[in-house]
Amino acid sequence: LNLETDLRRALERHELAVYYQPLVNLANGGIEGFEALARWQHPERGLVSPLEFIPVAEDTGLIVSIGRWIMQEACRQLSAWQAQFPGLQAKISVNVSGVQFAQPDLADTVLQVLEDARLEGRYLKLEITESVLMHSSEGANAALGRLQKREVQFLVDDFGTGYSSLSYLHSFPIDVLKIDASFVRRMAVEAKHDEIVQAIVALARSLKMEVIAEGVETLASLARLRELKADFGQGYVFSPPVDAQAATHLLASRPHW
Ligand code: G
Ligand code: G
Ligand code: MN
Ligand code: NA
Repeated sequence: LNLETDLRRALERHELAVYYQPLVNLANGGIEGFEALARWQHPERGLVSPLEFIPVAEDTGLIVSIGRWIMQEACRQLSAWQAQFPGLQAKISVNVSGVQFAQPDLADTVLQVLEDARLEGRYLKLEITESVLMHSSEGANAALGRLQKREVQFLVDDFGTGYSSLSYLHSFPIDVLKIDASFVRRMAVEAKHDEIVQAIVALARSLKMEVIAEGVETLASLARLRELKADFGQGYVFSPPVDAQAATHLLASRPHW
């Protein structure tokens, strides 16, 4: 019963997979992109949640190789979709953990992944949580600057759940705020949460950033987010995270939500 030992072997044993959850453009209902989400099919335990294994991967430093593999896999997949669906403008979002963010070769790694996948930087978004951004160094800021020159975009994940400091918003080249699911899920039942979502949309507007609502589970919250003119939505009302094959079918069927 040792996750760490098993996780060390998971990559070489091909037990890790990337799932894809669509991000939907709320103005036209089309697929704006996908978030890449790691899945681990453990030979005895079955599916292990990233909530369980990502912290182990961070504590052991395994997240560096695992995170790089996930980014590679996701970028290669989007590149394959671009070949299969000419003119495809969908982007891929990849989560970057605190340990990865603190690696001095972060920018080199990302640029190498893009080159290997033959993917332009403008198709890649990196999701970084608020707390990681707030505790980051000058070095990380320089890395983001290098990536920004290649049009890689940066997204604040779980926005609204960190501390109340917003100073990182002007220290980093942030393009998108992703409103945490906890606000979105409760906006229909608690006026306060609706107001928080409104305020975040307004903040994004005035900072010239885009805004994504995650955890969109009901048609009522979808309708409300459209009213508030949030740019993008993500959640079970559209689709859960699905494997690459199912995501390919989604793209082929050109859904319109
Ligand atoms: O997909 P799911 O909702 O089960 O993910 C649970 C948590 O694990 C989320 O907070 C998500 O950000 C995180 N997570 C999923 N995949 C990755 C990944 O590839 N890298 C990192 N750092 N976190 C991930
Ligand atoms: O990276 P982040 O912490 O944002 O991870 C997103 C997580 O949210 C993933 O684990 C994904 O499976 C999960 N998720 C996606 N859509 C929904 C939803 O509509 N409701 C809930 N509760 N979770 C969702
Ligand atoms: Mn995320
Ligand atoms: Na999130």
